[in-house]
Amino acid sequence: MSIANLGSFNEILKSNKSFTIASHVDPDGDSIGSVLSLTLALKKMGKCAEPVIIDKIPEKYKFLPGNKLISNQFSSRSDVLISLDSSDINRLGLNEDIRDYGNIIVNIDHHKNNALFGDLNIVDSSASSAGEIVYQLIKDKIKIDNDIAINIYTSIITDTGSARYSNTTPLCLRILADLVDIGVKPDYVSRQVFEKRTLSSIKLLKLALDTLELLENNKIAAMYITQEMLEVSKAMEEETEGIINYAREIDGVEVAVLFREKEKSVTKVGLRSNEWVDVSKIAEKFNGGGHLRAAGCIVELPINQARAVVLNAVSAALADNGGILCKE
Ligand SMILES: [Mn+2]
Repeated sequence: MSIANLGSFNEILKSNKSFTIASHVDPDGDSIGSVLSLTLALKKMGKCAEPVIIDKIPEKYKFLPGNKLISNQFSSRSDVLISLDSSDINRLGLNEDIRDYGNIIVNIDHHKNNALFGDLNIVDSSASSAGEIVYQLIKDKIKIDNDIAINIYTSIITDTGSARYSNTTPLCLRILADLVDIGVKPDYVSRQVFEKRTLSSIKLLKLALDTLELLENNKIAAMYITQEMLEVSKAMEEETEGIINYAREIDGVEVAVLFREKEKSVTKVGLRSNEWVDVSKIAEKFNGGGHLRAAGCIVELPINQARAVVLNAVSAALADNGGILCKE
């Protein structure tokens, strides 16, 4: 249970007063949960802490304690800017230089392709989530209260699919147990995060399932979502989350791909794998990244062209691996 660079982190904490806690655009449970847990912990330590996510917070995460504190733009320069769950600076959605907003940059992440852009980098690709790293950083400094615990719990269960994915470790299960000891109600959090579906999201799911196609002997399952489908279903973009799992869960499928039309010539691509394909390597070919079993990229092409080039790369990855199990 040791964190590299804990000493330097403690030194930075001790000698600075104001902190900006930031995470990536297109926020998910881990980015929001890790930002809020660290923000609340720093406040408990008597620091000024401002959480920033330059994007809309999805409705379903608005139950998280402290979410109203999050601002959607950077304001003043802090002593320290802490980036969470973001493999590179661009993921923060900043147009300006990151140095405009922090004298010291601390980069806390669990993506294995992290660009190590911080003055201090606390990057552990074996961690289930950024929230898990936050837990280890703060556990000996403050008494973790229920509000902080719910945020870390949400980080871990969203990034591990409720402790089902291959990034579920004994450590993250122990942390979940600690958080339940503190007072987190697993059924309450699960209901907020996984079981509250809007009618519009079900309508969107129906449209997306209609686009399902299977390739390479049913080893690849692909779906797409166009802007028109969002309009017809009246779904919001955030409601596309989780749809890719319907493709991934088909028996025999190794790689699932979901294409989302962001603009006429910008396509967002989500990639998931089940057993042996490293989808982060496929995403990296298109300047994206992620993890072994979950990755993504943005392709500056209309959705049909994006489908063609990415599916080619997925087929090539399947052929490359040749079915040899790639160990984690
Ligand atoms: Mn994460």
